[in-house]
Amino acid sequence: MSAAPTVRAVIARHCQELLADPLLHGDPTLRDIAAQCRQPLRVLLVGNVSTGKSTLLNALIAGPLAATAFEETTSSVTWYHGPELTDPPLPDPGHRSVTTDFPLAGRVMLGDSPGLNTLSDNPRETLRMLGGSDLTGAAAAFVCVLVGGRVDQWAEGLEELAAFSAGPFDLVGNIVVVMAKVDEVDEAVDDIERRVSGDTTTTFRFAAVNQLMAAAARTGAVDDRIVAALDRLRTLPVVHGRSAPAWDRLAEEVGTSLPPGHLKALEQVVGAPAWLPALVAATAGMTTAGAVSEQFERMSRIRTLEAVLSDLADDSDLFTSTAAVLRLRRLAARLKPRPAALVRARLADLTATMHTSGLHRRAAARLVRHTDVGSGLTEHERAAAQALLRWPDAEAEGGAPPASLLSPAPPPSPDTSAAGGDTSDRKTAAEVDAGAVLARWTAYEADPFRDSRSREVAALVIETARHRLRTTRQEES
Ligand SMILES: Nc1nc2c(ncn2[C@@H]2O[C@H](COP(=O)(O)OP(=O)(O)OP(=O)(O)O)[C@@H](O)[C@H]2O)c(=O)[nH]1
Ligand SMILES: [Mg+2]
Repeated sequence: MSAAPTVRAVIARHCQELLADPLLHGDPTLRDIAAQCRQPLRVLLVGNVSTGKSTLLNALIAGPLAATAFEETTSSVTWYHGPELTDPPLPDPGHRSVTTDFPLAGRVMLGDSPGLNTLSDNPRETLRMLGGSDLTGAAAAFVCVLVGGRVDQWAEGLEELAAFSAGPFDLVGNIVVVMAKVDEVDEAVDDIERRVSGDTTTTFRFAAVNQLMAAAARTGAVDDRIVAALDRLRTLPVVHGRSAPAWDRLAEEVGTSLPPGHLKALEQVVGAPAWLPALVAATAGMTTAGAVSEQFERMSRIRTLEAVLSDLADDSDLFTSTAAVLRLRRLAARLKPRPAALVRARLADLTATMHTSGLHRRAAARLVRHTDVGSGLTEHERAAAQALLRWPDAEAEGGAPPASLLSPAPPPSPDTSAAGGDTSDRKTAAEVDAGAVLARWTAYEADPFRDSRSREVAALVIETARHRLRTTRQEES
């Protein structure tokens, strides 16, 4: 059985055919939509100046390739991608690309962007990639880097961004909110995560990350000086107190017992001293830079964020196709009547393709997994619905279900438990009792107090379960 094309491959073909028409020949937006549909998921890091976007990027690409500094630094958009792409077409001639291998290479392209809250010209580049501009949708997913431990002051901007990327389906998860510089927030990171997750109303994903420690661990900055400094600090009673002492105080206590520069090197990779007592305790007995570096990486929670991004990449077809269709709609609205009519005719075809392809079921599966849709049902019942919603597409495409669905659930640990519901019971459709799903979700839908989104998803689950039961009966007879 040959695999059915992904929806984004269908969109790319439509764009290519449109580009062959003299009325649309060479249109840069169409060219980029076609390119985007053939590339890994484009994820853009956005946020204010100096929130640590480039530092986070370096952590994600495991190399010190993006310049970072205390003052405003990044002035243009740069895309980082794996070696499987050579010279990929980019959304805009002003963008750059860098080839490098990294854990998520091949699954996502990561874009670093200029910070937003500055009077310089730099933010223009970023704003074009956000709402209401010619490049809106050229990134199908966003990592919004915030600092200060709160999201409320950004709520409006995030809702706006969500509105600009909302497709025909109630999409969840293409906006990831990262609380950065958590070392500077006077609150335990678990508490930040709990509070902020409770504060956000829309379907954002959320992770709190110490990107400074993550970048240090992955760029070789955790060296023997760091091991020696931690060893020395471990002997100081002041480090074992309730609150962390300031770096100045530590420098006084250490005096000349450490070679010059060692404590400064530690400060540069740890940031505010708040996490120092925990770090000192966690690295007790570790004698090599490799072991300490591994501990930095664990504490930084970068893997939580990577789990979220990997989960997005599993649904790359959903996110990229949604962004591409929205771009085509906006393009049609900008064009003169005759070329616009050509684009609109293709859009009609594509909307039908999106519905028949099962993308709406994938979107529904995400809602069950990441929101309160299905609340009151057991984890097992929700997992069964997700498997049913996803599996038919995988069968139709002749491929396996997404990796995140089949891989064994990660053991509960501080690194993964915060990923936002990724610990659900994973199943394959073959293991699912479609009759039981039908009964439970029918009862769920019948509750008069359900909101419309839950009801819509329940209706899809029920329809899919019925379909599954019919198919199984046909196979058996
Ligand atoms: N304390 C602390 N400092 C950090 C952290 N991450 C980054 N920094 C520092 O914050 C400063 C800004 O970091 P960048 O990564 O350059 O920030 P950016 O958001 O890319 O800034 P622009 O490119 O100017 O928009 C640098 O001095 C970093 O070392 C963190 O987790 N904790
Ligand atoms: Mg930067």
